[in-house]
Amino acid sequence: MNIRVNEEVVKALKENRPVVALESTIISHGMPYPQNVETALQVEKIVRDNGAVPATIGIIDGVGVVGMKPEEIEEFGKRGMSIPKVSRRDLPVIFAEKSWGATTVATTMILAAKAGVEFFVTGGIGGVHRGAETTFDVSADLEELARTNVTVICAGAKAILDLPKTLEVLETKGVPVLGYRTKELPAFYTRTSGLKVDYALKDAEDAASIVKAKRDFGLDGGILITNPIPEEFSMDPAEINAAIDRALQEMDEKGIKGKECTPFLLAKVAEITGGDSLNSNIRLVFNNAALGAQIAAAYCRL
Ligand code: PSU
Ligand code: MN
Repeated sequence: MNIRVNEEVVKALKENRPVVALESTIISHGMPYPQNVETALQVEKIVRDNGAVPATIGIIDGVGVVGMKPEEIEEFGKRGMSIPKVSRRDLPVIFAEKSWGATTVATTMILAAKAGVEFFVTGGIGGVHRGAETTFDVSADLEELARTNVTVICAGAKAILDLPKTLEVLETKGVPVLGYRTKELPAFYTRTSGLKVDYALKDAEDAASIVKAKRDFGLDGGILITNPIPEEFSMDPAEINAAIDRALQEMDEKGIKGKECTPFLLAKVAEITGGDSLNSNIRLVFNNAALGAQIAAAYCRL
């Protein structure tokens, strides 16, 4: 198989110690250099400080790497957008061509599951795009959550998406959407969205027991744990919504479609809001890293 799992990860899994997967599209396409590398390395440190082993995932020369070295993370950050963003449908070409690939939520889940890693921390997931009723643009992340046995810890989904439709699709596909100490779906930069999650988690143990119940019953598929951005880093909804509206309008005018939509919208919103949104983005990933490691650790104790 085209997969290389680093020794520390293999050892931890064998000894039933917690491991947390991390994605590489957030590094290459989600943030500018050098903040992307600094953030990725700091996230790994936070995972360790909270008792788990980090496994940053990406594709190098056609090999799915589970647990990249710091030099490899540096390379993903430096090369940035020149590394293609790889979703499920892109994997065969990337493997056969022996190329590099930045893994999205969907492909990070696939590689994590193959390696036996059950928990994965990121910033935000892809979802149903606004206007999907005509474009059919629904992220492959949702399909992956339906079928692959990995629990994803994130800060919800960005309001660049149609959040009510995203929740409807997750419901149809049987994906539990849980809120960490909240009944409301967080919207990435903001703690609220006006939408309800299925269940409000009390603590990491509560989350671990729900994951275990799904696995014990043999129900395939992922679980989505949404963790609101800490209050002190959350953004003004009016500011962020205005930026999103402008970004969406520009995307339409430029005729941007398909897999380019999400990276374009992320970069545009960051440009319009300046350093504000980048700082919030970094802080919410740190917050998710701590929680994800705690949940993975609680799961190993069950
Ligand atoms: N949303 C974010 N930051 C990101 C992404 C989404 O707030 O970096 C990335 C993730 O890798 C996600 C991907 O899996 O974009 C979704 O892309 P698409 O919508 O093309 O499926
Ligand atoms: Mn899409």
